Amino acid sequence: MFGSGIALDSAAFVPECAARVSSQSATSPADYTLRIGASPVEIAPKRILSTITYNGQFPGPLLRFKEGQPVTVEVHNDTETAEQLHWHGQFVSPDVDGAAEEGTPFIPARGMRRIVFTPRPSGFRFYHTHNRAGAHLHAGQYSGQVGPVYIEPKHEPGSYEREVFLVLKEFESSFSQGGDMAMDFLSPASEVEALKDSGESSMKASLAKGMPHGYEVGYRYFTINGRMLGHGEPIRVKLGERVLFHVLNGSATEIRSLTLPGHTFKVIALDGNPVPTPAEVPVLWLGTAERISAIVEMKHPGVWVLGDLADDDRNHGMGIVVEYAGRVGKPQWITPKPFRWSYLRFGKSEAAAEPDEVIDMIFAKRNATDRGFNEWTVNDVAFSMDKTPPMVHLRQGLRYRLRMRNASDDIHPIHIGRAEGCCDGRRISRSRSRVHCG
Ligand SMILES: [Cu+2]
Repeated sequence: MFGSGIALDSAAFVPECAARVSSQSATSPADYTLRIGASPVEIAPKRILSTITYNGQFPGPLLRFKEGQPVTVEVHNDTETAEQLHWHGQFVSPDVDGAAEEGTPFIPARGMRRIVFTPRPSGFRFYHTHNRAGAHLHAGQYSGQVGPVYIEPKHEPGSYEREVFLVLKEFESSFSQGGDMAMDFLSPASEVEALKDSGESSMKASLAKGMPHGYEVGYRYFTINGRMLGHGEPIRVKLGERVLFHVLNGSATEIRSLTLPGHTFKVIALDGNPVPTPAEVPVLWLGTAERISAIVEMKHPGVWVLGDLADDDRNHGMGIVVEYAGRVGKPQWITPKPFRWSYLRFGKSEAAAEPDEVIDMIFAKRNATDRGFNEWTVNDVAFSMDKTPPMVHLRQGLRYRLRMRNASDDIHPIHIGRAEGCCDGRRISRSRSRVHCG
């Protein structure tokens, strides 16, 4: 018996599952085994990185679960650091969810944890380390600890011929002071002047006091499914085929875009959850940890680069070749026309029901205040796990609207951990943003 290492999802105790769970002894083979350990990753011929991976590969193996069917997963930690493996986007109990702040036991260094849980909800999820990297650029999410999860629904919609999973990830990070990320793609384009003024005046005041710009993280190599553009197997397609792409932005810090010249993406799910209004777009944008499931109808034969809009990132690897049957030649790239990304496109057309309460949140940045690192605040408080008291008190069954305003000069994804809602990794711009949970 693996003693206290066993944790059962509460859902595993419902009567129809009980027999199955109790017959699972710790000596019977697990349904899945994951090994966390240092391994080489060949991102291009003779360009080999060393990082921490799952099962010696990047990305980690695709885990296909069935919604509502309990699974046993053994996680071995072959490193010298205690680890947390987090099941991003699933509703599982805190014992197995993989977040130390919720009380999940660590997978000890050179140790193992065997967990049982019932995968749900269906859709495209992922697993990754939940160790905080802080200033360690080889630790936590800067490593190769990212793998896709697909939870098969009880009834698969099935308007496509084939699925392709893509994991976007940068490697070899370093600090710089300054550097900007693309931000002009978000809709609405209008900024709220008062927010812009407050952000800019605090930045100016900081620089006037002689502070440098806070550290930003940059990367040397960019990969899709662990290969730099041109160095992996192409995605081979046929004319008329409908391919369902499941795209995961596995970055620690970056926002990514993706386009395929001559084609459009019909977005059917965001973060694994079906959207109320599937819609076709020429470009995808994904915040950190965000996922998009989109169908591409292959109707423009050729050899194409499916890649990031940022020339620099694409030229350093962020892309993958799409090759039609019978076509040869150099992969072609065409920069698309400017396009504004808006989540509203995929929403319901009628107005959301009025909330019982509105919670206002202002996001801001304190430049370089933490030993050269920026501090981020919500309503003027920089979060600390040990010190910050709960700031929002919720009552069960009430309906809340979070009204988020961003006064900083970066766009922010936000993730509501373990909420029964849809607010998993939406970006907010420096403008009035509404996030609709429901
Ligand atoms: Cu996560």
